[in-house]
Amino acid sequence: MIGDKDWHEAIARLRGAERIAITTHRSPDPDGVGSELALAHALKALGKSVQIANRDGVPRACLHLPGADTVARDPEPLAEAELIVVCDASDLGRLGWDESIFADKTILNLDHHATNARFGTANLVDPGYPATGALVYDLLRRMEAPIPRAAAKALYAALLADTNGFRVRADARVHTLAAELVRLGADPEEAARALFEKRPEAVRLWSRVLGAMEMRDGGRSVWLVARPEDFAAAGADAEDLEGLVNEALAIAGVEVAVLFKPAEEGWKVSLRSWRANVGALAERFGGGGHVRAAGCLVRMPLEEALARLQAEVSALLAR
Ligand SMILES: [Mn+2]
Repeated sequence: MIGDKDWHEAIARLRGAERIAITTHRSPDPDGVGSELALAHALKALGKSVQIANRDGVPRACLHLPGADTVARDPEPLAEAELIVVCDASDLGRLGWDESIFADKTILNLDHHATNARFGTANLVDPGYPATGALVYDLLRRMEAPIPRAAAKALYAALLADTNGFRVRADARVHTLAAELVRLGADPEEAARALFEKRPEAVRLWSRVLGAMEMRDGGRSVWLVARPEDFAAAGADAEDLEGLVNEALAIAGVEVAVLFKPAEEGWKVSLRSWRANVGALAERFGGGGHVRAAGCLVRMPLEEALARLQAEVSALLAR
């Protein structure tokens, strides 16, 4: 829960700044980018100068959102801002910028990760929110800022993505917020299409990776490995893998889905579960995230990494 003092502090920081920059984590997702765009549209409507800068730009799933074409990939807007708003990132290292940029800066930290390091000058952090976008909506309401149609579309995209298409954490509050965003101009069909449609290259990659899936733990865990040669054969890139681990969790009987993809050093592992705490498991491997959606980077050969993770997941499912 966020206390009144924290809300007031955050609102005072936003009201008091004229030049505001907004950023999110590397490999940005619709929750991060939707939160940024919604804030930018609302704050601009209040007369602020606002610029978004993301180390990795904007993912394909967000290119249709109004303002996506204005997102910078260089750190200048951050260096020049009076206030930097960080969306959906548990620590400054996740942003991918040289951290010296943040020295002496006023930072507003908006996030819903339980592992958030509270690195901001002001922090609005509550893992009770299903998406950072839902937190941004409450913030804008509390500061009586306008929520233009462009902001509603951005927040709807954030909510749709972080609830995996209203499949997880989709309680009455989530559906009430979704309805409100539709009233404000969000288009559910457009949003669903943008989030779930895939390039042909992605479908070719998915078919290769799913074709080689391994079921373990009596069908309760599924293991996927996207090897460099899979990307090459499909003509696909890293972003084409977005959503695959969620689909793997939709296999009947599966409780935990795990996806390995190549990283600069070792393998990046994405974990999803219906119930089991894969966040705690990811933390033991130096990663983090949420209870049912988490990730980590393992610096070891694939076979060794698979064996260690598989032992952990088996122990988790045996409980
Ligand atoms: Mn999020």
